[in-house]
Amino acid sequence: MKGNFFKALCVLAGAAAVSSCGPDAPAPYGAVPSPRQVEWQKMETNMFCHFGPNTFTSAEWGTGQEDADIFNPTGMDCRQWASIAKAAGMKGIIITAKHHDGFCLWPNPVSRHTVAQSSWKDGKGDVLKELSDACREYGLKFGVYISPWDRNDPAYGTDEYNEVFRQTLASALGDYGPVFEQWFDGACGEGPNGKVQVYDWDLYHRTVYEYQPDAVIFSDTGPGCRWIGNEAGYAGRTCWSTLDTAGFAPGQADPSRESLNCGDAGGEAWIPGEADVSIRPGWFYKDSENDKVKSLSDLLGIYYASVGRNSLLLLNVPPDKRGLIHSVDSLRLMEFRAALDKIFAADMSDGAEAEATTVRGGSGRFAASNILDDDYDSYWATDDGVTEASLVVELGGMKTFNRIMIQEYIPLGQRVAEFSVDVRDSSGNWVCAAEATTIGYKRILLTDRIASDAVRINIEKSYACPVLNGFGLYLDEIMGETEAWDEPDDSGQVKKASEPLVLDLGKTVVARGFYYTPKKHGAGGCIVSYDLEVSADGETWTGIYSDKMFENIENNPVRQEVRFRQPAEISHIRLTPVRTSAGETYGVSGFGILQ
Ligand code: FUL
Repeated sequence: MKGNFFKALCVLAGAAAVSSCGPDAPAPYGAVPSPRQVEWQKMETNMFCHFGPNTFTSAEWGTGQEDADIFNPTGMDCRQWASIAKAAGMKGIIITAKHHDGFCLWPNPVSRHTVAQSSWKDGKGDVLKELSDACREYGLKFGVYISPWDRNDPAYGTDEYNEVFRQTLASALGDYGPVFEQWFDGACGEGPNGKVQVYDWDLYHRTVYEYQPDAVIFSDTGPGCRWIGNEAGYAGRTCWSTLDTAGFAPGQADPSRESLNCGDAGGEAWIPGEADVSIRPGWFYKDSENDKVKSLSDLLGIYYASVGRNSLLLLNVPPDKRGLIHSVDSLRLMEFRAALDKIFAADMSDGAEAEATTVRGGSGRFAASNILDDDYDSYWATDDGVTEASLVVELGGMKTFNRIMIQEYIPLGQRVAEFSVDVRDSSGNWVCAAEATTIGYKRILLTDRIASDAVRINIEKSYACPVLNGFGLYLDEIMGETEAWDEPDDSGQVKKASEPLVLDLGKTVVARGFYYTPKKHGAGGCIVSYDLEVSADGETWTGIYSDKMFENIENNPVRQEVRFRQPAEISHIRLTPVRTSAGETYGVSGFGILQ
């Protein structure tokens, strides 16, 4: 309130008198977000829906040769998706309007592989229409994923495709009302002899803005927001919203995974991170994954490692073959929401008072107490050139908490590069509770359970005077104290790429398929394509697959299950890497048969 009061006074006094109201606001530092990027960041959590032919074939990457009739949801209800998203506290839904198989979930006039060619609703169905209507009804924003890589379009790999893709964008973006985010996937799994498409990104971007001037464009290099460098839902502990993009383009030459995960300090463009992750191991619905939906504690861990590390969380909840969100997923989402509501309902800093070692111009407009109010645009700042400062929050009594939330006022850029948080112990001494690097839009620090009556934030390194606008203290009694995301997992082994995996089952069994699990987060690399052979005696081998690919394993290195066309009686199985993501090695934490 105080901030507003001062602003109102200044406005009333008129421009000539502004200087008498105290010092000017700090000048923006470095790259800053556009207003639409600030609004986008405030959404915090959105829902992703992977839906299409893969839902019916259990594939992750369709070939593009699927019959359009495969797409046949028996009871699709986008209002159900929207009501679940809304109840889960999501602010928007992004749908895979066209995945790599090229199938369009709307009657795209420039494609022959769409809902209009299927017998679903006699070729009159339109998922984008139903979902955009449902989003409007439930007060959610609507976004589209449209894959540039297309395994169906005959023009893919020629110049002509750029025009086809332009018209595809125009059709998807022009006909369904406002689109808040356009998701461009950078994946391209064409093999060594595959088609090479030179994407005309300038044309694509111009087209998006022509139809949706307010859309935030996602890709490996933005320009609106960036992939966070993994599909496990975690941003770096250091996470800058700025990125250097010169020389990079999505699907061709991406910034390193580390740059994507952590951003670049002082990077030339404001391209904040978006952490995408599926609630299931795969992106598309599979019956076989109904018992593998992430646990509540997994989801909370993801929340802290994404929203709590200056990123947006885009959580995939894939509709099933009926075209409905399965109850296993919706129940988990409701538990997730209830847990977040419980954790963040009580802010232990309510009613607290704040004081800083230094305040910009000594002015109330930039007072420390501004970090405690609910006004997003009021903040504490120091004088220009003052880049080390402390701020004490007196809690007015003993409070118990294990989550410390701090926000930087990002409309003026991201500045803080090192800070720590102390708490006062019962003898009145300050004890360090946490140390970290970046803050950004929102940082949530996880600590042990702390009982204290005061908290001190120490800004130790900042590229310009610090500008903080939010603070909170919470108690999470659900997830506990650990933040396991970056911890290495020693299970499994790293093998030489030339070494096959061989399993002697010790007896003859009927195998219906096999599985391969890389090491956690793909450590040591993973097998990308392989030959698979089986044997009934360990001597004579029969090839089942040759140079076959684990779809999307490089981005999402989780357990892969492959089902044989027909069951085989075997006693041995051999998986020989043809290509591995790391070249010389690959990791393995599981290999076996499916019965
Ligand atoms: C990846 C794709 O290849 C996956 O299939 C999925 O859509 C994921 C969100 O992005 O790059």
